[in-house]
Amino acid sequence: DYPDYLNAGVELTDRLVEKGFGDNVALIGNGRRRTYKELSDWTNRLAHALTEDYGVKPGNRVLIRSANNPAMVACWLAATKAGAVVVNTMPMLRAGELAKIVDKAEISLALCDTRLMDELVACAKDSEFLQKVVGFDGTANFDAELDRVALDKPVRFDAVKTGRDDVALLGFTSGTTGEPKATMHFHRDLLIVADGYAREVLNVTPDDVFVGSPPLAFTFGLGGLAVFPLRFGAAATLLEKAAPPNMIEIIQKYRATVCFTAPTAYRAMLAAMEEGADLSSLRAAVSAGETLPAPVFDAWGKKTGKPMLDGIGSTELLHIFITNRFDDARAGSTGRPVTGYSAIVVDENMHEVPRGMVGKLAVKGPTGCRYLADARQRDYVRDGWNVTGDSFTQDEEGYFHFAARSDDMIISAGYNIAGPEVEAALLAHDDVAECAVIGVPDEERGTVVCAYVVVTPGVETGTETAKRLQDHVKAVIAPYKYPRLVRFVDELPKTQTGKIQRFRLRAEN
Ligand code: 3SK
Repeated sequence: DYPDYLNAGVELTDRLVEKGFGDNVALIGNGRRRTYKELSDWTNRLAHALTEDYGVKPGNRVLIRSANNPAMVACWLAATKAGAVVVNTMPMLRAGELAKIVDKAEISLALCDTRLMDELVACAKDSEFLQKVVGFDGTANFDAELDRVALDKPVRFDAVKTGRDDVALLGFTSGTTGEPKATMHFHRDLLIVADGYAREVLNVTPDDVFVGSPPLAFTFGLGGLAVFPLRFGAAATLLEKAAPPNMIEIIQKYRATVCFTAPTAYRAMLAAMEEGADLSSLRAAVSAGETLPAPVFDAWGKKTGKPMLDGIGSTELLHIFITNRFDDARAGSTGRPVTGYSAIVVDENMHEVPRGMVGKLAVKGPTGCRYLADARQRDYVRDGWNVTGDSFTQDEEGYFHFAARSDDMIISAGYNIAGPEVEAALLAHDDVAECAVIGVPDEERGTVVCAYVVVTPGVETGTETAKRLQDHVKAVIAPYKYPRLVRFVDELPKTQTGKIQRFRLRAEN
């Protein structure tokens, strides 16, 4: 039950001040703590600047490019207060990847951490939509254009009276083809995921301190590291580099209580605890983004006495829709739907398969799935159900169990990587005649990107060529997508009609 008019930017800042949380710490990052009152003032000044100096009108699409830091959160909230539709993007994206997003979302204004301007400026040069790239100081020393313009603005701002079902956020997902899809989320959706999952499952209180690794540019990170803490007057620690040692340091320093990350990082935390790290402040360890191996679940429970909370969500549905719970967590199971969501396992004809049989997971809920101007809506939403790319079983007791990824997405250390996109990058190199990219199991990262490459005649097939191709991929698409393994082959397995049989390559691993 939400009012007809509601602005998520206000609900996550000014409302907390109104409720008496003004002096609570809201954001910790870049060596500083900011209270809710400071965050409210900061975002109001920025919203004045966006509307008065940069012409932001309700419904305009604004792109933000930054690593996880308080300034990024402030820009996102300010643009939301101004009624803009925000697209948060990862700092590693290259100009070509940004251009696809800019074109799809018809972005007119971009706010960019000044340390990350080059690729965005390159993208703007050839863009018919992107008119202006404004720099902000990601280190929050207020030493960039946007900060200077905002500095003298009033600390009160009449936020745009957005409807609860006005679009506030576009979440981009690259899908299997590497052709990005944008999913639309309303102001109300941002509150639903907090009032649903975060309240029901995590029971967040103002005493909580959040930490984690997923980028704010992914809705998993935006929810877990911004929306959830800010909805309840809790604190969010934001790390630009969220490698496990950094998270371990921050958990100990700030006595963090809720962690959002992937199994790879939990493995590192278990090892650190063995060596004496004190992570006893953590009361909730949320794992999503890749399958949680049962041994990690078991080891965590044994070491901490608390279950790890495995869950699955999607950019389409905004956040986690099936989850384990503190009093109901089972190794090898993703749990049961969050209140308000329904999930079924179906065959190709959308008929529910018998319990225990593998089928495609289909989900329905209040937060999605709505693609922006995309014919694929018809394929991915059938009879009101969002048919995900994951194969699951449901057991007799109603618990869901992950079986396999039904498509060509590779999930490596929490990153979703579309195999075809890496193939396209490799094929753009003169040394590559043909290639196929798959995910192969890996101890540390869960899965790693592996490229099978047929080189063009005369090219040597040693480590030098492999390194050259890896560097090439890192240069043309986001570096985390590069193939950590390059295997040279004389030919690729193919059907009689010439289609590459990736499943045969997968079977070798
Ligand atoms: O499970 C995921 O990968 C996910 C994606 C987007 C938002 C939330 C989650 C957990």
